[in-house]
Amino acid sequence: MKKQNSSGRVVALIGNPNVGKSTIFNAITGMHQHTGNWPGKTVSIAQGEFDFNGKKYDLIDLPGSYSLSTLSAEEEVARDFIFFNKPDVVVVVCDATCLERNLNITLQIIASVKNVILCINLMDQAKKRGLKINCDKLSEQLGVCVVGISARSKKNIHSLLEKIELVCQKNYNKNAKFQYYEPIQTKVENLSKYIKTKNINEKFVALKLLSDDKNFINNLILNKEFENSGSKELKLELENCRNDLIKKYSDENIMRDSLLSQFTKIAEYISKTCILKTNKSKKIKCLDDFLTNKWTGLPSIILLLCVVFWITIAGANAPSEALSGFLFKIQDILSDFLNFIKIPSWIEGILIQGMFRTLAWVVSVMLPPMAIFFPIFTLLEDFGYLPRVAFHLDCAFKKAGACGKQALTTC
Ligand SMILES: Nc1nc2c(ncn2[C@@H]2O[C@H](COP(=O)(O)OP(=O)(O)OP(=O)(O)O)[C@@H](O)[C@H]2O)c(=O)[nH]1
Ligand SMILES: [Mg+2]
Repeated sequence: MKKQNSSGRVVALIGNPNVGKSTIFNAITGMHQHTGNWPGKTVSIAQGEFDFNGKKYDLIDLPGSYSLSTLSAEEEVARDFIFFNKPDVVVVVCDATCLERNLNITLQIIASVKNVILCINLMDQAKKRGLKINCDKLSEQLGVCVVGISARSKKNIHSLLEKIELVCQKNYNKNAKFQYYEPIQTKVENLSKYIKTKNINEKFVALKLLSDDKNFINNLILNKEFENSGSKELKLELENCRNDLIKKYSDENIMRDSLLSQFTKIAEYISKTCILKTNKSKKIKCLDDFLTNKWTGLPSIILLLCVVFWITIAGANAPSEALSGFLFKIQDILSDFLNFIKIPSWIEGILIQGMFRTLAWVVSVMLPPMAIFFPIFTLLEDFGYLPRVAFHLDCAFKKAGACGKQALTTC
């Protein structure tokens, strides 16, 4: 999609998979993008429109991405859109319950393009887990607008729209506030002076050059974003900076690790200062550790499954009997009625002994266990137990060519 075809300002939603991008898209545009509780649902660009305070905007829902470098086809679509289609506002969506993990791609986007808003979704879930996120402090540290929302209940969507309007008006974010760790920051600053780009931050490109991220750099060159990639001065300065860093770190591999872990370290620091973990969240963490532990996790899954099956089977007996008694009484009444109006016996056989009787058996045998089993599983999913089961069983399921998420179907 080219920006010229659009009717208003272009706002792109990007972030890790399954953080609620499409839910936000639907809440704002009133459209019905596919949403669900597993990653990778949106696989191509979806576009919608909305009006806010009399102005028109185009909203773009991008596929979920974990990275800006080594990419799947969908991730490439998302990255290329924010880098080369130059949306007016980039809204990075994060999951409030695992903000630190989500901050990695967030920091990379903030470091590479302008006009970013950080939208922290699933604030309702974070509250339930006893996590308190200080959005003002986050905004101060990152240098971008931050807004906490709950897209499913549309809470704070209005604030998000206000921030979008603000960023559109004032080019709110000039540069990211955070810096890389020394000695990398100094080298990045030196090298960036030799870099000419159209849209992407020179310091970010400098970091990628130092990390020797060929995939990333080649993509910039291919899209004519990196204007002086062949410059001799640049190559010389890059060589010097790399040699200096190797000397400082005393080993090339250590230097590379340090370059690659910049965003992880910054994310760690920011989460420590901006996320308050209450006692409740600490208790949930203990339970989490117990359920995902190598030794306690699997036995607890087996035990819980046995309990669920026992409740299902034992609990279904009485309603099954009552239901079959009721349906077979109806069968007798229907049969008597058909005999009374002198329907040929072969028609009565097909309708009552064949169709109705089979249906009655199926309903009385299947309905009660399903009515018990699925609500219990829904509850377990709501408590977040099923994702932990999926995590545990993933390895074993992969050996059979499936994945851990198929545990529910298998049950
Ligand atoms: N509790 C809660 N759930 C939410 C909220 N926002 C989204 N969800 C749920 O999170 C799940 C993922 O939402 P999606 O909108 O499909 O996520 P996505 O980021 O588009 O995912 P991909 O397209 O796979 O990258 C869905 O089950 C949503 O109902 C929220 O504010 N609170
Ligand atoms: Mg989606």
